[in-house]
Amino acid sequence: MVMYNRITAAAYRLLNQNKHSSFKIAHQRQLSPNFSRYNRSSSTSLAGFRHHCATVNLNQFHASYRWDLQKLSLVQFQNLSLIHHRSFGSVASTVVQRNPMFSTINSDDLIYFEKILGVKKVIQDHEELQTANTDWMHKYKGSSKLMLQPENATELSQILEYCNSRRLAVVPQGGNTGLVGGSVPVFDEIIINTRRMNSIIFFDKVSGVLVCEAGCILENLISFLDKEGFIMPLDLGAKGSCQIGGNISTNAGGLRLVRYGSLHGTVLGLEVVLANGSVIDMLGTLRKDNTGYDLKHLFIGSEGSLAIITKVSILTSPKLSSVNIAFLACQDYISCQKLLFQAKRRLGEILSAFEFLDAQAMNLVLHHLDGARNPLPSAIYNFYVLIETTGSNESNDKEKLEAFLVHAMESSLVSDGALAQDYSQATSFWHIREGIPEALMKAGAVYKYDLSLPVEKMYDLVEEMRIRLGAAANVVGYGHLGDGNLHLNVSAPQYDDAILAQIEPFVYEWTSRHRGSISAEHGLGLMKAEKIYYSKSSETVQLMASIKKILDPNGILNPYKVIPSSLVS
Ligand code: FAD
Ligand code: 2HG
Ligand code: ZN
Repeated sequence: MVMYNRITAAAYRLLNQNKHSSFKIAHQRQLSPNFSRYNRSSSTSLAGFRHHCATVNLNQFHASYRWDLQKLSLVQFQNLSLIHHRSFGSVASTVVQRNPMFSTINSDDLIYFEKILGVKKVIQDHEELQTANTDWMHKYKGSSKLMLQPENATELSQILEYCNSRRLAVVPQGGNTGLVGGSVPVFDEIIINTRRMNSIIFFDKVSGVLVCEAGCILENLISFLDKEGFIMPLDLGAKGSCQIGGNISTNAGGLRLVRYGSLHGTVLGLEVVLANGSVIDMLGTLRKDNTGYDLKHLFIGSEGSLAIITKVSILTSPKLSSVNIAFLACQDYISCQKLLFQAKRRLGEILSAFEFLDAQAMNLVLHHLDGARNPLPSAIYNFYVLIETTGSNESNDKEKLEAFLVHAMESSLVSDGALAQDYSQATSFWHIREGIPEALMKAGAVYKYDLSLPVEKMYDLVEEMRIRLGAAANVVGYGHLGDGNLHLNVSAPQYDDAILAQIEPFVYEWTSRHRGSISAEHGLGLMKAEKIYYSKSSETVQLMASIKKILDPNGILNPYKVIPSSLVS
């Protein structure tokens, strides 16, 4: 599948960031022998990297050496005229009924859409619809008979005004990489895909403000900015397919949030089209603007349930010249936590990523991900941490990272480690981390949970889940440790009600008890719309439903998602 392949070409980040000079090969100087160090290789290919890779045994460790551092059952569709019950693994599952208030499309509707858009942008082709009806995990599947691809806000406005008057439900769709069943229809909703709205409108080098259309693919924006000497404030493994409009609609976090913060901070303005077709221009480019309510925030993270985003104004950062990546091994989770504590203090402003994975995640990657190579093959460790630093002063940055790593080794927080010496090594480190979702997909059925939890508690949940499931499933923990975001994944040969019953509602109750969030960065979508109360009070949810009612009184925008159905129908 095309989209899948594009995502698997995962670690473009460093190419984009570093191809001009930032990632240089260090001169060999004294090196702490317990730190794995890759032999220098003129080859930039993964194959070359594998060939030249070498590590030094941990037992040889001597402190205070100077280092030279641089571097379901499927949600099936059924008879459209009837009430639908859908489930993915029936126990503790989502059961949704089609809202009978919604119309179904007829030939007059098609004539109207073809009149305003032209035939090319009115898609009824079976294969294209099949793809658009199915989510990235192949877990959620709708039965839409129509996909519209407006080219601008005016066309979209006409579509929505018409759908609203006809009570035709719609699902906004960007790159369709969402992981909670939010981007595909549940029943026969019309898919409104934003891929044709893909122009970069404006970029200002002084302020770093980028204005573009919502359908721009994230990776294309990264490449555009790279040529201008800038970077996007977010990056994620799905960058080759996901769109900036989808990113903002999910309030995606990704791999750099620890450094650049959430999209609530970097999105400066939006243009959106409401359900009734009104185009709302909030496309400011100012850092500061306190004139009344800052309404754009309502749409960031609203998962297409309040409006469709058409344009985006976002603050980008200058690309800095010195980037270093370390892949480290820790024996226990407490060491990972302490390492994070130390990294925040000792690396401070140059810390740009702090990711972790457990041995189970590493195993899956090594078994299922093409081109994956363990940077620390001399032993199996319980945990791995990927640390990236990005700064503007190479020698200062090196010195800082050196001091941090010496301290981490001396205090036994780190058992082994490797520092990328060139672009291909750095790429291969990121390939491991970014490739985990793909490896899980290849391993079989997967139950995904995206949780915000206090860092000190986070891994207890993984261990408790392992005890609950025993040999029935493989429990995998990884994620954005620097942001307190755990990706708990349960991998099994196939979807099984008995497994799901062991996981849910336990996982939600546990998270709620520890005052966590049941959705850190992926959103609620269909998967968790009815579970929102685990993380939000009923008064808060009621207020959300009231806002939804004001902006979308007929509930046509992404029904069955985000807000419990009982509050919006
Ligand atoms: P879609 O999947 O098409 O849609 C997502 C939601 O947004 C849906 O509810 C949809 O209706 C709505 N929507 C889409 N476009 C618009 C629009 N223009 N206006 C209004 N609503 C819209 N997520 C993270 O947060 N961090 C990660 O690190 C991360 N890594 C991932 C890695 C992989 C391999 C994969 C497959 C997914 C990953 N994701 C991650 C999840 C996903 O990529 C993000 O949620 C992404 O932001 C979705 O963008 P999209 O364009 O694909 O949106
Ligand atoms: C990531 O960080 C994504 O890789 C996907 O958010 C998480 O697969 C998952 O659970
Ligand atoms: Zn993530």
